[in-house]
Amino acid sequence: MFEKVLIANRGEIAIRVARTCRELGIRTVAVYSELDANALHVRSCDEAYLIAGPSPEAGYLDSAAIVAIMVRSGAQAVHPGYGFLAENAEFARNVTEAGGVFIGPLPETIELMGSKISSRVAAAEAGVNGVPGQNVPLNDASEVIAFGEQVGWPVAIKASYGGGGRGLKVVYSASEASDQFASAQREAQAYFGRPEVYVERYLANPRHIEMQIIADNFGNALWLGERDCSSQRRHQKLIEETPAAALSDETRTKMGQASVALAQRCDYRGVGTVEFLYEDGEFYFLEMNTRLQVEHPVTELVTGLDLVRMQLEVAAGEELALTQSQITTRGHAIECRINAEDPTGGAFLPSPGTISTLAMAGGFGVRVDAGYGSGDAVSPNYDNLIAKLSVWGRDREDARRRMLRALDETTILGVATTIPAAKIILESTPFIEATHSTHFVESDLDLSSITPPAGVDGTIDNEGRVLTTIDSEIDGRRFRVRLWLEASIGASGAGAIAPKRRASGINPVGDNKVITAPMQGTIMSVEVNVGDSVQVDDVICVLEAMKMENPIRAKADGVIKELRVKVGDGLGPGDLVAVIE
Ligand code: MV4
Repeated sequence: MFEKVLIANRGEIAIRVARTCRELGIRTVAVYSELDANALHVRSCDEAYLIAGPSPEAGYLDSAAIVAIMVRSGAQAVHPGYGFLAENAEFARNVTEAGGVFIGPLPETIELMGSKISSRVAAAEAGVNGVPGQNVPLNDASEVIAFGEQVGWPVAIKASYGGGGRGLKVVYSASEASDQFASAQREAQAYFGRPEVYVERYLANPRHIEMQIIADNFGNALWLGERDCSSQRRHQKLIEETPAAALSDETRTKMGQASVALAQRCDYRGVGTVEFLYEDGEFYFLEMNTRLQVEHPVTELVTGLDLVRMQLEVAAGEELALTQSQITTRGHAIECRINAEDPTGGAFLPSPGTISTLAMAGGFGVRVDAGYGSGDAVSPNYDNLIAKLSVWGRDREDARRRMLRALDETTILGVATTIPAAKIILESTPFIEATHSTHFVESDLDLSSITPPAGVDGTIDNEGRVLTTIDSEIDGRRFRVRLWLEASIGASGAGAIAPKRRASGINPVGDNKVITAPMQGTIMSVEVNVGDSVQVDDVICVLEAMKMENPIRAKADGVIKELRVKVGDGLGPGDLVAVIE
């Protein structure tokens, strides 16, 4: 086994990996950006090395700098976590060429699975059905029309090098083919630097079910059960569970065997996930993720297996100690991702800031993987996952109720979180009855009832009152009361902490001729010029935010008087986009 491992990541996953290393007696090496000098992952590792960079995320993407730290620290292996360089074949190669072990598959496998088209070909060769579609790039929109006429509408155009829904366009009829083809190509080029797109039949109401696999260097591969990740919005998973409700053992076994066949076909090494769409009792290969997934804890909770430990063992050249018949599962597990996002009104706007209080749930059957502690800041430069809350239960209903209890028990103050949305999902009829599909959060649930978080003690309202929590005792019974107190009373009488003004008032409100960015993002395209006439709902520009293209539209008729954006500009919420006269 390795004596020292470099963890090329940050946040909860770096801490997750460090924990298993600690249990195995492996020394851990953290890397950090200047912004992360005091981050929890740095505090969780035995050694830590700065990677200076032009931006806070550049360091974690700097393959050469990380390999140099591997050599300098004497680490024998690199664990990439997920995101950043985890699925970068060049990085895997650089680690190996410098004499280290990349804890993940071979670079050739990463490359094969990095293209949707080549992974579909590999799946077909392994006898695994993909979604019906083509395995070559489209040349022009007429090929989309021909495919749609042949298999029936709607069809999906996808970026071959895409992911997370970026570059995915649904075409409902021949008349939309040309616009959607152009848009898919533009997104593919903008996000992935590669314009290739291809076409598949579009499944209207699928569930997203993925299969966990692990393989060693000797051709042995195992499947470790599936996860249902259908509770998502805008391609961001919110809740994952295992086993998938109402999936027959027969289908599960077929899906597992198909996944192992694919792993063996591509000489897979380490842990991986094979994604499927599941509809009307059939499953179709979607893509393969060549990394440890965010949602791996639910698999660990029902199998009792430490996936990071198994990852380290097979990377160190050990043969898998288990055979397929020795893999058993017990009960049901659910994970909720707790993101620093404000779900008020169903919007899920990023909510970076300092976490003043982080008090996670505990108790029987509860697991917490947090990337932050009280007092830590969630930076807008990084993924806003604060923590993962996972529970085990004897069955699905037991796990669901335990999760609701654990969410109630969790207190996160200072930033808004996705917890209110998770509660609504878990209490919704489609989730309870397991009739939900990938679209149910966006199409079937009413999240408009979610109100802004009550705020942190010390928040001042418009009239200058201070939010204060008071514990009081009346007739021998304890009461906790939250009050808005006049500042003079709040500051002294109730022992409130020093008032802190919340960021607000950045949006010029009430003027629909002043167009501002609704959220942080990057300008992808600008559709108007100064002097152009526009009408209500005309697109002014397209803002890429949270991995989606968001059109920013005129809210009034008029003429563009000022235009403050150009392609590539980074905008914050409330930044001026244009003024209409
Ligand atoms: C699809 C699909 C329906 N039909 N492909 C979205 C992300 C990308 N990885 C694949 N995605 C989809 N591909 C065909 N042929 C529906 C989706 C999809 C989806 C998939 C998984 C989880 C959530 C989703 C939400 C919307 C659409």
